[in-house]
Amino acid sequence: YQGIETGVGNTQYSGKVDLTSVQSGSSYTLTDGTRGGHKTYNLEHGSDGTGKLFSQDSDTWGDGKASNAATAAADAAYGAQETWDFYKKTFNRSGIKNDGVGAYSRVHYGNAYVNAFWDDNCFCMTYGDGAKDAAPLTSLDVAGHEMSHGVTSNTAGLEYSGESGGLNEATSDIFGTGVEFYAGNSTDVGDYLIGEKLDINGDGTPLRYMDKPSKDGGSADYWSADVGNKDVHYSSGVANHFFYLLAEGSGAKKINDVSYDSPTQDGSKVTGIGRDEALQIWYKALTTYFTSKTDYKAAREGTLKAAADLYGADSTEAKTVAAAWTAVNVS
Ligand code: ASN
Ligand code: ZN
Ligand code: CA
Repeated sequence: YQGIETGVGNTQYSGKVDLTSVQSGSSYTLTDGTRGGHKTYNLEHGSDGTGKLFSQDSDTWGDGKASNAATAAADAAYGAQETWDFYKKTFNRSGIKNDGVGAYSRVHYGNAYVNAFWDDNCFCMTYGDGAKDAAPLTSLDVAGHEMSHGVTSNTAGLEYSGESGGLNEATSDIFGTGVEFYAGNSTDVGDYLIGEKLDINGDGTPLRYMDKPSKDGGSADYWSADVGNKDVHYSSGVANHFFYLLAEGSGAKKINDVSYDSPTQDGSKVTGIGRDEALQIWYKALTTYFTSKTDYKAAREGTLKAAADLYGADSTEAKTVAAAWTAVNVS
């Protein structure tokens, strides 16, 4: 017998999930035959090559604990699956290059490596095992963030420095968050925090906050002339804040039990248009109007054009795009 099977993943961060594998005789490989053939490999603490394709004689992957090598694989495969489905269902995009071809993922990179990264050259995702090899960087928002770097490379190509670098990073936070809300997993509901499951700071705080980016101690809430000199993970704050205001509006709000309080530069009040439309506007701007050199001023213009294309130049959506940029000091 040979065919595509629906198996089970016991993940570390998203509970028990369905995963697709390929069965051949009595053996299964962690290959997603329904989503461009995405495969998940074990680097076994190495740092180059492809590693070993996860393969076993049952289609239950991992046991929810980092000590089982297949657990990180289950999270990574789930992240790739949900990211694929998010782009397909939300934007009708078939994979990172929109050509129906799946990427591949590698887990257990290096030793206690506290990062994850997308690589355009191998067209692959890589995850470290995190602190003490026990907190792999495979949470859903991080998976969606990293693979969205591939989408940005294959569309606008935003240069990874200066203001365009901040926009590149924000695009990954925006769509990584989109993936998390899309999956709507019972143990992994959506939020506007990045990396909240990983505890990289060691004190329970997330890596980034989209409602008020400065809560991380480094990110910019508002545009300033020198914002492009900051690290791209900090200059991204302006666009993350813009997106939060556009989708959810200013002031205090609770979503899925998490409290947010989003300020504006001039004390103005912004009423959000909702996540779905905000995502459509960002994606259209990224894929139609943004280029490698887009800065914050050009991002305002690009998203205004995108909103006009989608909803009309005089629409509430277009007016809210303008108001949300003004609220983060981009005018
Ligand atoms: N995790 C980092 C990021 O996506 C790694 C990198 O490629 N800069 O921002
Ligand atoms: Zn990134
Ligand atoms: Ca999150």
